[in-house]
Amino acid sequence: MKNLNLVYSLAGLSALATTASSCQQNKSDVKKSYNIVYIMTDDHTAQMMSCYDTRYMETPNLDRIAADGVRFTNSFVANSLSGPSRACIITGKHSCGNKFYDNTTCVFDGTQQTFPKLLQKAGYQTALIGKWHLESLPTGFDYWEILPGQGDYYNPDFITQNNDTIQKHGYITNLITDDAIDWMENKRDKNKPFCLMIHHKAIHRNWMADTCNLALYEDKTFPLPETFFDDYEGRPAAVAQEMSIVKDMDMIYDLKMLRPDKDSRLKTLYESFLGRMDKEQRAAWDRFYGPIIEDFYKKNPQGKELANWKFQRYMRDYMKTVKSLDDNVGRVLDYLKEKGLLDNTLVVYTSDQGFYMGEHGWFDKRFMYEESMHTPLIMRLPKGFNRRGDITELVQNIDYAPTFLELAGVKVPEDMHGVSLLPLLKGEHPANWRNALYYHFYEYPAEHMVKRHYGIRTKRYKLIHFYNDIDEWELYDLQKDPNELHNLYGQSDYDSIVTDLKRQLLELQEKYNDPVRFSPNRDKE
Ligand code: SGN
Ligand code: CA
Repeated sequence: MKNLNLVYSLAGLSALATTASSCQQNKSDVKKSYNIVYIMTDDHTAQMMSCYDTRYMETPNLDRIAADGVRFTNSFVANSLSGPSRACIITGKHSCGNKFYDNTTCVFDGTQQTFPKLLQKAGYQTALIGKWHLESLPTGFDYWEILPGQGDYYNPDFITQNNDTIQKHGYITNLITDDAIDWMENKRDKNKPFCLMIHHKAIHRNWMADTCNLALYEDKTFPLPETFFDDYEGRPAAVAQEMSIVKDMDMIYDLKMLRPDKDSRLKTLYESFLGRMDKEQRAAWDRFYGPIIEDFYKKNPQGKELANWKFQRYMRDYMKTVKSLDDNVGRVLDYLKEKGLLDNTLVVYTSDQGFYMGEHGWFDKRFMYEESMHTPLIMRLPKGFNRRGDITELVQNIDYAPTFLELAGVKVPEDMHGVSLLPLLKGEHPANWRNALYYHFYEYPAEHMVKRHYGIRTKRYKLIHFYNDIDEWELYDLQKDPNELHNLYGQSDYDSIVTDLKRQLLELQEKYNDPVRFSPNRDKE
């Protein structure tokens, strides 16, 4: 609700800025250039894409992108949360550079440099459709239509460029795709290159599937992840979180077990989501969930049986939501193919971060631990870029802006923190490619109670410092302990590794000019 109000109250003010920044410069000097179709989902994690992980579900259309192009196996975010990720992506800077630190207190300063603005200046048409989540209205786009805040799955509202709020009938993932295809087909100037950002609401909590997909995956059961009953020994920040499937997942809101005589913390919110449905949608919903609700309360599972029941329902709902997404990515690929645009277009698919599918017993993200810091990144390359298969270099979401700019022939501004991925897409293996990534998460105290932390990740090690109301370091050897269960910090065998990682961490904090830095001297005391 907070998001909604803020977007509305800023709407009038920002409309002026939007008009001003939409004025295109240097329109005439555009050569034949590459288009960019940048599809991003919310909370879609690589475990739930068959091109990354075959354990759970099939995503044939996403797999088409990877099979025809490249798959980044070491792709990470800089701050594992929606708004901050989006700000990192459009500015090419870490949160300390773009000043959008968290979802709850920040409003994006839309006057700052972003890659869509720079593309516009170079004569590109830019469009953004779907989730935006940066609180101020978009700048740097010739066309946009965004969701207020997180948006809704059913019959959602959109804020249009005229600063109207309109409601559309249907399921969110289909509607965003309809609008994107409509823009490419009917609204853009076909003589100009374009950059289209299709930013989905799905797969965000509370994972509400389209009615046509409700019956899917019900015959599947999945083994609990091996770390599901993690006891968090040696990791006090992990103990303090509130994102456990067992403890924190809401029976009604997350798991849809609505019954008039039952109550839960988020029941009212769930009812408000159901209240958006029309009669037919609601009837299909109740037809599907009715028998499951009846069976659940009759059997009244407890303990480990209940934990397993919750996990299975979570997985199935999430997968159904992914199914719509995968189908709609297929629609975009088919459109581009049919119109002969594929040869000249870079198609990017990614998410705003990763997500826990029961690893450590969790849902949500935020932590610098692997499932959350890692984000899927696959690309279908335009003609002339011959790289195929896996790219294993360490890359981060601050790199997308420089990549798009270099592809468009625009000079990458020196103050961007990210680096262009174009050499990798051309098949080069630059000897001086980065060997460490910086991460910083700020949203605390807040929902899910993940404490503030920063850290460094190399290909082999991860060093994390949790700070603010805690002062704890963690070190993981990702080669020996990929599940990050054994905090090695403080073990004398690793002293020299810690010293070296701390030196590199401080170098990165200085390079990115992060005002929150650890003090090496104090730490030696
Ligand atoms: C909402 C969700 C949280 C989620 C945040 C941030 N709660 O607040 O579970 O972590 O969004 O997600 S809910 O009760 O509203 O569903 S983000 O991807 O937008 O950063
Ligand atoms: Ca997200």
